[in-house]
Order: sequence, then C-alpha cells, then structure tokens
Amino acid sequence: MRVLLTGFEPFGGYSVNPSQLLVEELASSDPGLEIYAWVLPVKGKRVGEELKDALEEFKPQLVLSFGLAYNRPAISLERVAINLLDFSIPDNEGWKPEETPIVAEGPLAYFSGLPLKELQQVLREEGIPCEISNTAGTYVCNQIFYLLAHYSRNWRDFKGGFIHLPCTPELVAQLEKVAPSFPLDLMLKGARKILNYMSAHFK
Ligand code: PCA
Repeated sequence: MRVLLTGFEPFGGYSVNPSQLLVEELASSDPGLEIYAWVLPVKGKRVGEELKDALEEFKPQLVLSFGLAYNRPAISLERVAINLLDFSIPDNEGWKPEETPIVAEGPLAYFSGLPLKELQQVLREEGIPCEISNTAGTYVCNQIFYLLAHYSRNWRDFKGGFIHLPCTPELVAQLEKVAPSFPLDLMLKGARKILNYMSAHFK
C-alpha cells in the first residue's frame, strides 16, 4: 500500500512540531509499506498546492495527515472538516483570514475517510489514550483536512483523514503555560498500529 504521511512545520511560537517528528521517524523506520513523508508549511495560501504536489508525486492509496493541537490530552482522530478559514493567530507568513471558505461553492463539511471507531478501539486496546474529536478547529489543520477530503472525492482516489497530536513533554517543558503531554514514542506506537490496521483492512 502506498501511504503518504503529512506533518506540519513548527508554528505559533512552538519550537518543534511533534507531527513533523512523527512522520519523519515513521518514513525512515517502517519497511513493508511504501511510506512517504511530507512536511507541510503552516501557510494557508500555499498548503493546498503543496498537498496537490505530494498527491501527484506519490499517488498514495492512503493519506494520514497529522498536526499539533496544544491542550489535547490524547491522540485525536478528527471526524469532521469544515469549509472555513478563521485563524485565531496568523500563519507562518502573517496571513489571518476570517470567515472565509476554503473552497468557494464547496460543501460545508466532509467526514473523515478513516474508520474512526475501529481505530480508536485498536489504540485503546494497546493502552494508548485516543479520542474521536468533532472539531479540527478553523486553522491550517482543518484546512488541510478539508482539502484532503475534497481532493479524494473530486480528483484522486485515496482514503484520507486527519489526526491531531498532543504536545510532547519536551515541548511543554519549554512553554510558559503548561499543557497535557504525550511521549513521542507512544504517538509513534499509535501511528504504527493505525498503519497496520489500515493496511490489513485495505480494500
Ligand atoms: N497545528 C495547527 C496547524 C499546524 C499544526 O500542527 C492546527 O491545529 O491547525
């Protein structure tokens, strides 16, 4: 199975982005599947084109996109992407759109293409805290999640979904304001379980 994993570069004053660390580590350590990692910019005006480039280059059958969500206590399987840009902080090139659609005339929302309940069960059985989240926010992660769903319905045939990750302990240790944290090794274990499940059940 050809798998594209996307993470994001650091943003918003965080020195690292666990999603970048995770996809780079998975791509370098997982034989058996054809895995490609792509680190996306936290730049709303560019991220859609970069995602398209990655989809064209790798022609994946599965896309798992990851991003950081400060204050989440568990791996969050996102259920729904909404057609809205309403950034609470500027992106990495200073853009801060408000109440703007991602795709003009696009549907209001898309559901994830991943089997969320099954994946949640798999992670819980491994002792990995995991929740299904009903909002991916209105920033760049929601944007990529929406575009992923939009492209998979209108342009290329692949399954895709978005997963938010908590901060790592090392990242929280650098912050002024503490937040829940989650070791990178446990995120990696969870992501590998998700990949195993998806490849075993791939149709
Ligand atoms: N998290 C941000 C954008 C990039 C990232 O890793 C978000 O949740 O929208």
